[in-house]
Formats: sequence, structure tokens, C-alpha cells
Amino acid sequence: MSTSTLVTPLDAGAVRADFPILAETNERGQPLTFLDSAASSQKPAAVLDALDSYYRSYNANIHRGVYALSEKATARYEEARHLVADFIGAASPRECVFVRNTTEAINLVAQTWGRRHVGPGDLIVLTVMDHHSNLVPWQMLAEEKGADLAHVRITSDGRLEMDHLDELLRREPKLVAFPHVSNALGTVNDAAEIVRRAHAAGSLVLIDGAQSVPHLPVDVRVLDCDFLAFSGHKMLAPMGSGVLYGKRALLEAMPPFMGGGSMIRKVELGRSTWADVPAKFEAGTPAVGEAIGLGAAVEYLSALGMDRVRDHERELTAYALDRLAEVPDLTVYGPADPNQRSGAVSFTVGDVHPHDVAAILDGENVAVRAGHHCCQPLMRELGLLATTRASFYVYNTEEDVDRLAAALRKATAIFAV
Ligand code: C6P
Repeated sequence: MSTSTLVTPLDAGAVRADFPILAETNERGQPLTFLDSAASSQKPAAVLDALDSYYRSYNANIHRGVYALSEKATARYEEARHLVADFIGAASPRECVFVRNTTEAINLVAQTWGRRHVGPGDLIVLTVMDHHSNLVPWQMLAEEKGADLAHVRITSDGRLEMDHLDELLRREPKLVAFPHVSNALGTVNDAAEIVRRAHAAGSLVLIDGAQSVPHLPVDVRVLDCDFLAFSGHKMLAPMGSGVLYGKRALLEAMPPFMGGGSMIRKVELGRSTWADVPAKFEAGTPAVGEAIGLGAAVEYLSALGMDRVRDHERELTAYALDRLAEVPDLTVYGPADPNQRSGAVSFTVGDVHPHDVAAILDGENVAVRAGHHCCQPLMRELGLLATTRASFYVYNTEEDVDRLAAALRKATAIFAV
């Protein structure tokens, strides 16, 4: 994790100008304070333009047309794969499979690598803080195969209990899968250390990067993870763009996920052989414009610099934690140290229902998320049904945090907390 002070800070004010939606006001003329980027980020003009330009000027199916338009679309789609590979430090673009989102990426691994390699009595280690997307696919696999699941416990401030991880690793799990950054607690887990320990125990490792790849520098060769799953829509790219990174030898040895066009080498009536990776995992017509949009998003983030993105969010989070501490009866969950957490800040206000808090904030055009954040087991562990969550990104400023704090004070006054 970088604590660089050498780089010039990110100018969030200037960044905002790149996001047309942030200039919108609601019907009461209130500016939009968008604090729900952990659910899905806004999109800069560069991404909107890339999508628009694909559909307006070179929309065509890829990999099969022998005409200029299709060749251009194919080239841009594969260019986007190169950009993504560079962004996460993959050894080759072939290690990056385009999928719809993190959920699909994890299901792909569970249904291909998992079905082939996990058998009765085998152990898969997950964590109590996992999103449903990294719980349910493994539950489905475990049920089918008679395998066992175990979950690393968390400390009272929402960090993984590394001693418990070590205890579970002594059972030599087939796979350890965990969130790099928790969407509900904001915890930044020490991914490199978890990978090191898991590999020493002979396990493969899948990192759920849905909340890390958009927000901090992630290099798969530094982390040495076997798989990394992430969603484009949380990192400035269009919905329907996502990536599964896998080490090439693993991807090559895995059976296909879905069968159909594009993923084959030769089809006979009774049997087929498969294309090379990554095409083997990209059955059917892909989301071409969306992948090209992801390429544009990655270029945009790279130009900002992921160290600067991380520094900006850390500082904004520190500022937010101070402002939120001034709101009566407000409890923040997750680590107190901004160095150990992301800009996803979950909180409750007295015993006011988190949805009611979010509704009052919406009245001020402050957009936050309320609910279990697809982390029901974690909420149960915290003794909660739900939290309200504000989450920050490159375009958020201290002014946004001030508006959040002011709206929260209004909520506490209304509910007489
Ligand atoms: N979290 C939120 O927190 P998809 O829907 O496939 O793009 O991403 C799923 C996912 C997986 N892992 C983590 C850690 C996540 O945070 C998410 C998505 C969103 O608001 C929606 S629940």
C-alpha cells in the first residue's frame, strides 16, 4: 500500500468536470452528492465517448467478420484486453477473460476449476466478511461435491483474524478465496500476506478484487494470486464489463464454463474441441462496446495514477471519519485507521433504521446505500440487519463529506437521536 507523498495530489475538483452526471441537480436544484461508488461508479466523458463512438461508428460483431468494421471492433476489443492486462500487471492479455462482472468471474472459477479439482471432504476457505458473490458459488460447489467450507473470523474492528487463517490453513485447503477490500467494512486486507501463507499451505488463491482494483494499485504478479475477479462498472466503466484474471497455466488446464460460439476450435455433431484461452471462456457474442469502455476507463485511471487515487481516498476517508465522529450517536464499522481501510464507510445512527437514514440523505440529494450490502453473514456477525454506507471515489471532495455530515445532523434532529 502506497503512502507516497512525492506525487502531486489528485485534483478531485478537476476530475469532477470529466463526469457529466455530477453537474446535474435534482428537481429542487440541489447538487448531486454521489456517495455510492462502491455499488457502481459514475462514468467520465472519455468512457461515454468510447461507448458512443463504438455504437455510432464501428458497431459490428467481432472475431468473425472479414470486413473493415468488424476488424476495427475486434482490434479495439483486444486492445482493451491489453490495457486491462497492463493495468493489473498480468504477464499476458491471454490471462484476462472478459466476463460481465465479479460474480460471473467467481462462478466461472467455481464451475470449471472447482468442479474439476474439488472433491468430497476437500476444504475451501472463505471469510466471514465475504460478499454473497464469494460465498454462494462455493456453497453450490461444496453441496455438489460434498466438500467443506470454513470461514476466517474477523476481529471486533473488522479485520481478518490471521491466526484463525493459519489454523484453517493447517487443514490444507484446496482454495482460499477472500475479498481484497470489504465492501461493507472498508477493510483493506493484506492480500500479499494471505496469498503467501495460503501458497505455503499448498492452496490456490482467488482474490475478490471488486472493491480493490478500482481504488488502489493492484499488481497480480506482486500479489502472486492465482485468480483475481473484478467488475468494470465499479471502476468508471460500463455495466456488463468485468474481468477474470487467472494464471495462464491454470486457465489452460481448466474446462470451459459455457459452450457455444467463439469458444471452440472444431465442432462435430457429437463432440467439440476448445479454442485457446481466453476465447475458451468467452462463449457467444461478448459485450464489445462495454469492454472497449473498460479499456477507456483503465486509461483514465492510469492517467490519474492509482497511487494518487489511493492517497486521495485515504485522505478523504480520514476527513470523513473525523466529520462523522461529530454526529451524535453515530457508529462507524471497520478499522479506525484510514491506512487499513478504503473509502467505503458503513455506519448506523442510534437505532434509526439505516434505510430511513438513507431516505433523509436522499432528501438532500446525497446518494448513499443502505442494507446488508450482500453481506448477510457479516451483518449477523456484527449483530446488525443493515448499515448505511457512504463510499468515495476519485470525484468526491471534502465538500461532499460536509454535505453528508450536514444531512446526517438533519437526520439525527428529525429522529431526535
Ligand atoms: N458490491 C456493493 O457493495 P458484481 O455485482 O458482480 O459487479 O459485484 C459483486 C461484488 C463482489 N464482491 C464485492 C466485494 C462487492 O462489493 C461486490 C458488489 C456492491 O454495493 C453491490 S452488492
